[in-house]
Amino acid sequence: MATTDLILLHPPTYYDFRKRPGIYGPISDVVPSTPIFEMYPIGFTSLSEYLERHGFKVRIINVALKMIKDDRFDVEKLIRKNRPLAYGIDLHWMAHVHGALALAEMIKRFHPDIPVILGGLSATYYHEEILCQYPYVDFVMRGDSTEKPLVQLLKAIRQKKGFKEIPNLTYRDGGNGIQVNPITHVPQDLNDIAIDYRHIMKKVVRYMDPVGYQPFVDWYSYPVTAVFTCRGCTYHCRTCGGSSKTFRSMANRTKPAYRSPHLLAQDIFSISEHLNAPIMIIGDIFQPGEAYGDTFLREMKKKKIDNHIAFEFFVPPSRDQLEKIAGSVKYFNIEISPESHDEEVRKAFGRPYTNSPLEKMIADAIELGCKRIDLFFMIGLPKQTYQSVMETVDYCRLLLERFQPYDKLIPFISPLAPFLDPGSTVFEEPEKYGYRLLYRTVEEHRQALTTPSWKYILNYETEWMDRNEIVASTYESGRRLNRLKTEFGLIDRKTAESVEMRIDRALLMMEEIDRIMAIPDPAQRESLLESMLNRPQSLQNYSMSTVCEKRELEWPTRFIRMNLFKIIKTLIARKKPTIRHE
Ligand code: B12
Ligand code: SF4
Repeated sequence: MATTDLILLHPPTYYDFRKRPGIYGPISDVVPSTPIFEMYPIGFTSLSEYLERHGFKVRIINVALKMIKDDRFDVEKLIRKNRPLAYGIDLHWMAHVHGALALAEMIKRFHPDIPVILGGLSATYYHEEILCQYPYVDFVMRGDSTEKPLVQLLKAIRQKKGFKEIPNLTYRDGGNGIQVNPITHVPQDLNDIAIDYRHIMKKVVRYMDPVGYQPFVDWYSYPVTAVFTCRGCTYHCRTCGGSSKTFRSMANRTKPAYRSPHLLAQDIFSISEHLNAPIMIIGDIFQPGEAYGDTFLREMKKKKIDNHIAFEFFVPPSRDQLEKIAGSVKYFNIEISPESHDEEVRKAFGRPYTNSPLEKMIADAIELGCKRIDLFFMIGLPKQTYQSVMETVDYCRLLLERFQPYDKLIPFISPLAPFLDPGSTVFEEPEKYGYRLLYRTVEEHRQALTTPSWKYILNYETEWMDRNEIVASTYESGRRLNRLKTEFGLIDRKTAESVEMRIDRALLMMEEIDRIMAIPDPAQRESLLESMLNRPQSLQNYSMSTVCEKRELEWPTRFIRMNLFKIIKTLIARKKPTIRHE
């Protein structure tokens, strides 16, 4: 087997979750991952493709997923036996801070001479603090686009050269302290990178490691994929660590980088040839302007495909826009996040629309044959009270009543958790927005992840809800929404009962934890927690699908989900990915 230059590791959130799982709660109920957040950043795919194109051998290993799937999977053994030129670890989502640092420490323990590189949005935000405090991290590669600088870094490591000229890099410079090179690599488009699933298929075969490349636990039975319109955003939602303002200050990005609409359509066609599952378009196709959306939809019209396509909208699209979608895509679905029914709360969060265009969009989309509309509401927002959260569920009832008999309007509600995004406007100025930040530093967040339940992990409270109320309103609204969905036939009774039962069990566990946490003697506290959290199936029972069933998120899929004939053909062929050549 070829020697590997770079091994990219995706960590679990809390490294020791197999030894002592906490009650992570419904923090991941509305994403495909478990609360261990085993999904690796999509950027691993573009990094791997780009580096391989530039002569480096790259392997992705989803450590989190391997740990979830196999209780006896030996992470230390994996690290000990692999000696690449460098290791890369993502600290994209702050939730991975404990796991990412644990892996970094382990690498250095076994291989003091192998460089450890961290990257991703959270690593970017905390670059100096990470290098100052954790000696086992050698480099932080900053910014939202690290493909090119990473090639430069690997070349410098291989040739034992200096790092002064490498853009976006923070590094430890011998006796000279921490060096911070400016973020000057900020590409203005996404046309010379590729999120190419064919590339991943080939690497799965090269390393004979389907689990190492698997994005989340159930992916092989539900192989949903995503294509990207952009990096960055034009909006400025106050709690978002990916807003226009945050990207400007953190990643030196003044406007989003878009993928050409032609290439975006090609990305979809390429997936469609291999997989019969839904494809999600990340980023609103009308964000870059009407012309972008129109060009993309014209491209899509050229080739009718049977995959369900999910469109994400930041503001409700007009009837005209929906008509264009309906005329170009056979099966279209919609995802939109109004966050709250309360227009004041939504405005304070930063979403610039009222309920009237939202409801008009729903009516139009149903009329135009939209297969499914997912509405996402959130808990922990500025100006949002416990009562307001309950009223969001009441609003969902009004919508479900109004749009009957359409039974594919699916509301979801979940907490802003586990962390308020570092670098978001609210994180930077919590008091101004009515927030109280409980943890600010890397170490505080790392320690928070060792606490026994998501209530103690949460890094914020608001003027309108403390952590107790955030937790209570989450479970209560989840329960009410679950009942509503049953009443309107959106879920079957069996699913509803199991969700209800999990909510009850989780609430009991949370109460028990609170009682234990109030015990003054640390040794007694620790031993009680230990025996309580180590119950069999703890992760499954108390932290998975707690306020809704994971399967509720699934868009329709054809029975045969993979085109194996085409996949084998791709594995043999030498086809180039869809990129603009430099
Ligand atoms: C798409 C998206 C998702 C997708 C994930 C797709 C994927 N697999 O990447 C879904 C919907 C599943 C998702 C889930 C979550 N998300 Co999200 N997501 C986004 C969104 C909208 C776009 C991300 C993006 O543009 N990525 C593109 C670029 C920036 O990243 P990338 O290509 O993957 O990676 C590049 C760089 O980051 C860097 N890099 C990354 N890792 C590494 C590692 C190394 C070694 C190096 C060198 C470089 C490097 O190089 C890559 C290539 O250039 C952002 C908001 C935004 N506008 O950015 C939020 C955002 C990233 N998500 C966020 C959060 C909080 C979450 C969740 C934790 C929410 C939750 N509680 O469920 C989960 C985590 C899921 C998991 N890991 O299992 C926060 C993160 C804040 C923070 N700093 O922690 C953001 C900023 C905003 C938000 N609140 O939604 N998310
Ligand atoms: S939450 Fe708002 S700011 Fe963040 S990516 Fe979505 S639309 Fe952009």
